[in-house]
Amino acid sequence: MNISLIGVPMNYGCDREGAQYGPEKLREKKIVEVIKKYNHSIYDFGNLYVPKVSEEEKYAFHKKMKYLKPIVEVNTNLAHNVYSALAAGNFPFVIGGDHSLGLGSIAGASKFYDNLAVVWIDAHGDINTHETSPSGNVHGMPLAAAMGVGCPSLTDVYYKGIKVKPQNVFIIGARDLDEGEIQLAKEKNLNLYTMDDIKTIGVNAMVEEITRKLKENNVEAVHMSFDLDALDSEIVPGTGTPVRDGMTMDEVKYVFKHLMDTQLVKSMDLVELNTHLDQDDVTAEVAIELVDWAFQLIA
Ligand code: Z70
Ligand code: MN
Ligand code: MN
Ligand code: MN
Repeated sequence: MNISLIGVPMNYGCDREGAQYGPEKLREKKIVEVIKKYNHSIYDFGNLYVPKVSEEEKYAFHKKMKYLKPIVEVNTNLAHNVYSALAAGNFPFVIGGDHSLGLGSIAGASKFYDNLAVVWIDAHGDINTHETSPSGNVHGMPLAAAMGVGCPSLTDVYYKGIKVKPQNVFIIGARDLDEGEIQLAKEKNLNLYTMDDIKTIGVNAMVEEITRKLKENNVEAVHMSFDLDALDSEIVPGTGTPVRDGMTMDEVKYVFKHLMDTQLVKSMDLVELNTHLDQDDVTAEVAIELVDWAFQLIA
């Protein structure tokens, strides 16, 4: 496979120092070399440009969404980079940066594929809108925006219209959902697998159900968006919002394995590594271990 590595050194979506250094840390930890081990050819496109906006301008663009303008700009640029990579026959691998970049990735992939599905592996739902968000942080909103829910400034990123149908949205590992997110998930009948669900039905039954639905829905491609905070807080201190009772490494690897086995995964994000919060690079190393695992599975 030809891999296009795209760095997005952005922290406007989480409003926390440290998330913007994820791409550099992952390169320092040899992400390119790790992927190359499996005979992929990989081109590192470097980092996308992230405009500088001062703290005072946080709410200058929208009173309920922090740093909206630079986030929209970066996501629009990212969407086009993802689209171009896919059009060239490459696998876009987007490294963050905070999870607001998920919107740009989905926008790009959905322009290329007619019937895209999104597998969102995360402690959070990231399906808030400016109206339901308790924080105003846009990294809690990208998946709602991708479904066409929320403010037009987000839902219309790259092109107007719905990027992914709710029936093609799969959320895995959630355990910190806000009231409005729970409501939206019900309303849209999302395929939501909380940690409680995973404990009840088991990770294998969950994966079987997901792969069955991907087939039933005639999905053409899957965008896999992996937020490191899906993992248990004990494993990932270096992320902005660690949440306890999360996924184990084995559970994440199992999910990756069976998703990759479908041959439908055509693009991927790795987000929310926070180098300032990390302890002795343990979270960066966990990220690299999962990259190693994932790219060994990609044909
Ligand atoms: C909360 C919000 C979030 C990541 C935190 C948190 C969202 N639901 N996402 N950390 N990665 O502010 O919307
Ligand atoms: Mn997230
Ligand atoms: Mn999260
Ligand atoms: Mn919360």
